[in-house]
Amino acid sequence: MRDDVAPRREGLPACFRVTDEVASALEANEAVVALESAVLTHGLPVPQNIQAMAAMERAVRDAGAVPATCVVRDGRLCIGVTPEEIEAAAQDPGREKASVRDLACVLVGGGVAGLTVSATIFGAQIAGIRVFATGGIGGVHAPAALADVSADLLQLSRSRVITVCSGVKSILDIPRTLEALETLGVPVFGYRTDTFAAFYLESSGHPVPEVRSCAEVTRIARAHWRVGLRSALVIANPISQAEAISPDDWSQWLAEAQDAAVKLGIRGKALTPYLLETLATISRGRTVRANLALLEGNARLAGEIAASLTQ
Ligand code: PSU
Ligand code: MN
Repeated sequence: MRDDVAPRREGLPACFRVTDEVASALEANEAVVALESAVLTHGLPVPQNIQAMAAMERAVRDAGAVPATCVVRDGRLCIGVTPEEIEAAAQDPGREKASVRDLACVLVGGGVAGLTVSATIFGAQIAGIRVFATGGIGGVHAPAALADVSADLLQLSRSRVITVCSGVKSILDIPRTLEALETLGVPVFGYRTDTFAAFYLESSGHPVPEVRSCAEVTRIARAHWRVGLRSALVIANPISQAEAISPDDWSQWLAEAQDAAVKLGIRGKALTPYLLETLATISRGRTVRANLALLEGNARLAGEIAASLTQ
């Protein structure tokens, strides 16, 4: 690899487990894309979650790259897992969701954990993987009073990994999240668009600089890291027009789901899963279908960027 950080296998901490396929690809300077697994364990219902991971891995391969889905199991941070391990993680009754701060706990616990963006890009950087795909990154939650800011943001400022996403999770405050990324010095680009993607919606309307090709992403990322900066770069890739949800439908569905949550007194950790589940019901599956489409699209683009990075 021509970047300043060479892929590593030897000298990796003992708690890392890298599959032979991923390790050989990295050693041979072939394209590799890291994938998160919190979307598998906590983001989508069974069986759509398993289908989503399979579709993402396939899209990465179709683009000429090797997928490296990252999961914690048996006390190891696994970089690359088998389809059987994906199914097992999706259905494990004791599965946890781990960000960077939870990593040590779940490693010691010995069980299964789906990794968020923060934990995945941390592991990817150590393993020497330079490209990562997800649906939406974590960020700043809408009600300011919650003061809920995802660990993803700080970790993006610490991991040299190109992060392909369709913006931030659907229920977050987009302008506040973009301000936080600016404060942290994390560059954000729109892929073939000059506005920031808005998960299920095509655009948030917030302006971002546009990149036109994978080669351009690669040039900018190399310059960013060669000059000595140590952060991720966020590439916001909008959902395809065909699968995008109209802003009117979305605001109506979200208001309905939020009303229901308030009436039932649902708060804290239970709020996001409740909202997503209710939105899926109200929209008769449209939100889940859109989620699968954007995950697959991001995996494909990440694969193409990873292939371009090997040139
Ligand atoms: N986007 C989604 N669903 C998800 C996530 C993102 O549409 O489940 C996951 C990602 O793994 C992301 C994490 O890193 O949620 C952020 O969680 P938190 O806000 O608790 O940091
Ligand atoms: Mn949070």
